[in-house]
Amino acid sequence: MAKSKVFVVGATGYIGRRIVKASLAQGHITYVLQRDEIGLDIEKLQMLLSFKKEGARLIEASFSSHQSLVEAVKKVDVVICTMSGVHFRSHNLLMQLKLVEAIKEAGTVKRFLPSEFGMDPARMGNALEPGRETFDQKMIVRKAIEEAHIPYTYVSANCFAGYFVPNLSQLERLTPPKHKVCLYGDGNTKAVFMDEEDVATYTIKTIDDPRTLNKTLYLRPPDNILSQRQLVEIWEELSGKKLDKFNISGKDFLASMKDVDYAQKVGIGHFYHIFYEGCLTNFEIGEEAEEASKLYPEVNYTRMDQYLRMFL
Ligand code: GFR
Repeated sequence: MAKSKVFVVGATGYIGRRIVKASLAQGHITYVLQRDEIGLDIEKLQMLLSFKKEGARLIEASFSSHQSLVEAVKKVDVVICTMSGVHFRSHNLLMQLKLVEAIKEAGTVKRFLPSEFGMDPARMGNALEPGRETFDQKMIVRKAIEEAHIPYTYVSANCFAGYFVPNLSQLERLTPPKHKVCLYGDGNTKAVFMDEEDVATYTIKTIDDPRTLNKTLYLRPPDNILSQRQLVEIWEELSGKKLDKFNISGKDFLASMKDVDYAQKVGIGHFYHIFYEGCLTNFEIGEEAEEASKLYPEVNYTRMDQYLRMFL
């Protein structure tokens, strides 16, 4: 079977740039959206040029021109959208509805992967305000995809390591705390942490795989199912330094939402679902879904001790 041609929308973003690399590395003809709205964003432009140098093909189009999107998606077999859903960056998830419209009209796309790559929004029907906006919008996009009968795969990538691992899952920082660490509840709730390159590798692996057609692919490799306490212990072992640990109850953690800005409120809600409710691991992956490390055992996924070595 010929390798599908891929179109990445959101290619300059945190996960999109890795998906472009993985797509090229796995031998796909890879197209990348260059939005007309790029304006004076020279870093984005230069990143796009660097993709071109590596073999990607740039397509100029605009979300304000339906026809330009239709023409773009007609060139390819698979569309991957990695538009941001993180509030302190940009939050454009509903713009994907325009992409869905274009894919519907083109009628030639064999698989669409919308911007998901986190918790499974279908399981977040009771999520807290205001963070539930992320899941509600992802569900609106899913509904549009399914109503248009567009073939899809939803990738549930759980926690991107960069936001959750080096900081030992402390909010409002990305680097390891030096002295003390706050444990959520007893610190024993299991979460799932993923190296971002591995998210991209598994995502590209799945685009031509009939086993994940119209399904959710969970990235839940066994060695990366860890509690916050285990993460802290891995770091203490690596750094050779013990941290002071204190615990915060779910109630106190939620109360901290009161005096922070919108993006932080969203973060607190999301962290609550992950570290108190255990939303990433409190369910079995059933018949109607697949798990990536089972489907693709040849991928030697990054373990979190390895990831943390970058910070020594
Ligand atoms: C690390 O510090 C923070 C991280 C912070 O101070 C505030 C918010 C974050 C979170 C974001 C919350 O919107 O980093 C990434 C993002 C969390 C997130 C995780 C969002 C959607 C998801 O589906 C998800 O799944 C694990």
